[in-house]
Amino acid sequence: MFERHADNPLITPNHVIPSRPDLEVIGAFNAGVTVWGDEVVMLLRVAERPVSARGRDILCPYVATNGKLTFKHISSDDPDWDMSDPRAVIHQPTGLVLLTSISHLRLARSQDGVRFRVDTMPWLTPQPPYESFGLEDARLSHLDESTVITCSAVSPLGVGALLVTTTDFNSVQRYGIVLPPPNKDVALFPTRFGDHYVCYHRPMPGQLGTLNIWLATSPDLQHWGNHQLVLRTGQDGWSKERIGAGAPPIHTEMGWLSIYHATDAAGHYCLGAFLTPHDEPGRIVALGKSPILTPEATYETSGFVGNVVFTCGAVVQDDTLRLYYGAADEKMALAEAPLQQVLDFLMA
Ligand code: MAN
Repeated sequence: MFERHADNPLITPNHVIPSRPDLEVIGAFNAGVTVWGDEVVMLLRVAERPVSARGRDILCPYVATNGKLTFKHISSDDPDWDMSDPRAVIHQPTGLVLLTSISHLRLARSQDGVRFRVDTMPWLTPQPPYESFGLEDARLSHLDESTVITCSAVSPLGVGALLVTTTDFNSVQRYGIVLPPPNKDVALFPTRFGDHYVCYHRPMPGQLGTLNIWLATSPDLQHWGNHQLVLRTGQDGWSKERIGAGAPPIHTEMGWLSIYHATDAAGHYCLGAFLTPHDEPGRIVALGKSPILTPEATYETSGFVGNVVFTCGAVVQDDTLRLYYGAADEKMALAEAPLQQVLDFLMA
């Protein structure tokens, strides 16, 4: 159904200038995407690490309480640290987790939705204490006169959902953490239902429970309640382990189209889709039995974390669904399908 764009990957770390000379960009991925005026606008997740971490040892970046970027040096032969995951290291005796890179949000713009100009400076940088390990995976929704952005705020306290707004993509208004850790994958509907806003979100239970998509409502975007389950991890292998909302829901003739990510037992990420009625965002009326996109291209199967396709934004232009997605936690790619085909697939 989906055709990968011939120019994929559209954006790679090489396209992005580091925010400081002592850092290197190792990922430009999982971007929130929207149409703004006559341009397609992206808020990229730009992951950076110290250039000096190219050696054997690991330098874990974090924003200290004084607001300064700081690095914790971990010797590669220290047996106390588990270094098997490229994303994070774990101190076995204490359970302390540190990330191997730190992400900020960076703006990129395009006239044709394919060739993007990436800003030279960050658009939103992490602040302590709730974002000291970085800002990740932005999702953009137009609401009233503003563009509302939700993203993951990562810190030693866990992953929570930060909400910010902008009216012009120049200035940013911060509203703080709207869903506390552990919660992420907040995708906001670009409309009100009666006098409430609605989002999907993904609580992360620890010892008990599974990783499912929930819904919440809010009168003001800041206070969220009325929590309810929308979709459980599937019995199907491809969505067995975890699911989470992807792109903010898209208004179509047949209802709201949602594209979400799902992982199998091996931790491979693919994308699924479902439909909800225009007035009932919590009731799924059509659920794709198989994924709409799985990691197949080399730039999806290999990279910083191989076998990952992960979306935070899709747009409809000229009846085509343009699905932007992070590939292998490293680059941005685009896959396109006629919107009608996607709807037919779900209704079948
Ligand atoms: C988590 C998040 C995503 C990332 C995937 C795959 O879900 O950190 O940002 O893309 O893992 O590593």
